[in-house]
Amino acid sequence: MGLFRATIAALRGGLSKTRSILSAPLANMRGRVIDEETIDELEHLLLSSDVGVTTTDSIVQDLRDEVGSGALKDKDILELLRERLVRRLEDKNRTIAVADQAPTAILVAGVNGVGKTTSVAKIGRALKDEGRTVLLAAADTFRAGAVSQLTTWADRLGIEIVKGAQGADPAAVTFDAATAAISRKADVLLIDTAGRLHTQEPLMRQLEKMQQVTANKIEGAPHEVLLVLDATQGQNTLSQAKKFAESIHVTGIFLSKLDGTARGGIVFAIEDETGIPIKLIGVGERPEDVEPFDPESFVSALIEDGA
Ligand SMILES: Nc1nc2c(ncn2[C@@H]2O[C@H](COP(=O)(O)OP(=O)(O)O)[C@@H](O)[C@H]2O)c(=O)[nH]1
Ligand SMILES: [Mg+2]
Repeated sequence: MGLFRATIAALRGGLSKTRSILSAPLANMRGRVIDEETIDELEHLLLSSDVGVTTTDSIVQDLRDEVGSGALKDKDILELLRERLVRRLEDKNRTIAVADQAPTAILVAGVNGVGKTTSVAKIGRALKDEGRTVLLAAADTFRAGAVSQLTTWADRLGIEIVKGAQGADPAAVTFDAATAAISRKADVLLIDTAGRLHTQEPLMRQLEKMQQVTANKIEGAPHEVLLVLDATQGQNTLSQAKKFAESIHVTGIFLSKLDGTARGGIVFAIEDETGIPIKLIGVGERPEDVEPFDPESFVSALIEDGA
């Protein structure tokens, strides 16, 4: 699915907080000879922006080797860093899977308040913009107001919705929605779920059941299981991702609220630690504040010349 295009302007805006902690130290390093001291500074900077030990070590180790061999003479530190960061993020399938035969079912999961419902609205809007018919399933029957929150989005965006009463079995709502997606010939079914802690066994089993119901009803479904992680939660996102992945087959990460944190470097730690590809990123509260995660654009927006 060629799910929407990366718009560098929005990405720049969304990453301004992270860029602001990187830009002054990087500008300061620029033009200097890349030596041990510069590399030490870079190491500190990467670690302090949550890039994580794995990516940081890999990058600075390589640089230290290259300094020794003289290979970094006349190199620009910003260009070098951009190139190495992009390299760390390559080799992953970041496309949103689309079924050969409609409907494509996308299940959205995560802990409370991370932005699941907002992200469902964002994806729904983007797909509708591409001319696809979308059906939303309001399967968060747990939290009061959750169904009406998604209904408000559905009305605003002109997208159909299947809902359950508060307290209804989310698997039953999922079943109804999958049935409706087939009979109404929707292209994509987007399933919003209740927030759950990865430590809550019964709720994790409920999620497995929703996955199973979708699979029973629609061939090959769910085609995507997107885990929403809140970038402002920093290192906590790592344990969430690992635990969810133990229960359900997470196919991609929707990293929300990148605009709200200076620690955008967490994307590297997430991919290093979980191996799950980040597919989409949220850079604001409006439905249009979503971007496909594209390593080149991301790193370019993070590290700018003249910053
Ligand atoms: N700044 C910012 N806020 C977001 C983003 N995504 C969601 N939110 C906000 O996070 C809060 C919780 O979102 P919600 O979708 O209800 O989370 P849920 O409980 O996981 O469904 C709301 O106030 C959203 O507007 C984002 O990408 N950036
Ligand atoms: Mg919600």
